[in-house]
Parts: sequence; C-alpha cells; structure tokens
Amino acid sequence: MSFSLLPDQVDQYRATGYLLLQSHFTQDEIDLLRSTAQTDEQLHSHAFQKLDGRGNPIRLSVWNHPGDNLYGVFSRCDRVVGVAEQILEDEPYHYHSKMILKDSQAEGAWEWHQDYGYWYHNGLLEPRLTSCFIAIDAATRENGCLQVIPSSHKMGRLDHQQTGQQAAVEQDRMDAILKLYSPREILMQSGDVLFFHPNLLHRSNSNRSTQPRWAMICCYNARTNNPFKVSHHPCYTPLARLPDSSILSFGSRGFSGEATNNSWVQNATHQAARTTKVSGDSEK
Ligand SMILES: O=C(O)CCC(=O)C(=O)O
Repeated sequence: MSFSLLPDQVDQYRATGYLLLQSHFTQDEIDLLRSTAQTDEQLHSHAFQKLDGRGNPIRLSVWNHPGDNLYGVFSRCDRVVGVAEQILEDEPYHYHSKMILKDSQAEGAWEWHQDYGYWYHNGLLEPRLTSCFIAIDAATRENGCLQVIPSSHKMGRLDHQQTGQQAAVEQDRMDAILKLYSPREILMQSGDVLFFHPNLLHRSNSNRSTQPRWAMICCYNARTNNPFKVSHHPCYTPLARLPDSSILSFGSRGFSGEATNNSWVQNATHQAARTTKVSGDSEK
C-alpha cells in the first residue's frame, strides 16, 4: 500500500509550515543514494560554491529535471510525490532538485531566508510549492542541521536582501522576528525527510564536526501555479511517478552513468536568480 499522510500530519504541516517524517527511506535506500553521490563525478564537477554573509562557501549542485538516474528515481517515487500531492492538493511537478554538499568542517552557513523570497521572482504567483529535504547523513547541531521558525510561513513573503551570494531576510526584520519567535533545530537521522513550505524561514550553521551533512532537497510546484514567465526553473512538466520499489531495483546509477544531462543549473544562473530586488521595487 502506498504511503499517505494522516489528517493530523497534514494539519501539522499547515500549522507549522513543516513536517518531519522519520525513517521515510530505509537505510538500504539511503546507503545507495549516499554511495552513488559520493562517487558521481558529474554531480561533483557541476557543483558550485556560494558565499554566505561572512564570505564562507557552501557547496551544492542544482538540476531542473529528474533524469534517468537514482536522484531522479528518488524525486519521482510515490513516497515523496504522493506527500507533495497531499500537501499541495494539486498535481505536483518537479521544479528542481539540489544536493547540498555540506562536508565535514565546511565553513559556509545558510542565512535566514524563505525559498519563495527569491522563487517569487521566477514568475510564480502563489507560494504553492513544497520542498522535501532528504537527510542522507544524520543532521545534528554540530554538523549544521536545518533550523526553522515554526509557523513563520504565515508571515507571508518577506523582503530579502543580498547577503554574500545569498538572499537573506532583511536584518532589522529578522532581528525583530527573533525577539518574538524561537527557532527550532531539526535533528534528523539519515533516511528522515522534512517537507517544508516555501515561506518557512530557515537557515543552517556551518559544519563544525568531522561528519558530513549531505542532503538532497527536491522541490515541487503545483501544476496550476505554472509560472507566468520563463525563468531558469521549469514550467509545468508532467512528472512520471515511480513505485517506491524502483529505488532499490534501479541500483547505483548517478549522473555519470547517463549519456547526457542538460538540466544542470549553473553557478552564474543560480547566482543571478538569488539576487533579489530591493524593498519597495516595482514588482511588489
Ligand atoms: O541545507 C541547508 O542547510 C539549507 C539549504 C537551503 O536553505 C536552500 O537550499 O535553500
């Protein structure tokens, strides 16, 4: 029987802006994902660095379409797409996925931001998207787990400003938010997943540990929220869903095992896309 959320879990997502699902993937499935990613030259050669507000780099790879590779199987499997469909109450399509390569001792941090803070500029009229953070490694306080501000998605979209090479919530507003709301650390075991709303405020610290904290984040948009203009992320593209059993039967084929993959989002494009408009600009 395929996985589906209980009504309480949907309510929890709507109330807090996120939902943690423990052991959503088995250790065999996650071990396969980790070993495939570790040895995938294409994944690493397409990775780029972004600087945080203190000038420290974070490393990630971003791609638009789920290819004929193991990452594509994860992002198309019922266990993920089915939850996205329940959350969005609409047909989800793959907006993009990224591999966050937070290595041991990596100094880069993520600033407080909402993903819709910059996705808005891609022509999306509503924040009817959801992201699925798949913990490949355990995420701890020491290795820079995700931090969220529960229910912050209810603040609506906030203005962001360029901070290093990231878009971050304007500092005076963020200071005010932190006086009133308490961030929560999302501690995760490998195989856990976190679904979160695109207006949920989130960040993460640098990795001060000897353990990596890699994660794959798959982002979905609702079919009826198709962007009104072309951007560097796709318009509605039907998603070919796969049964959950496909993960283990597919085996270890990453980007390097594919003939070609033209859906990489390169550093410069991603960078430009995260460059935000200043407050009060004409897009408001
Ligand atoms: O992996 C993390 O800690 C945060 C990633 C993130 O916020 C993003 O990709 O927008």
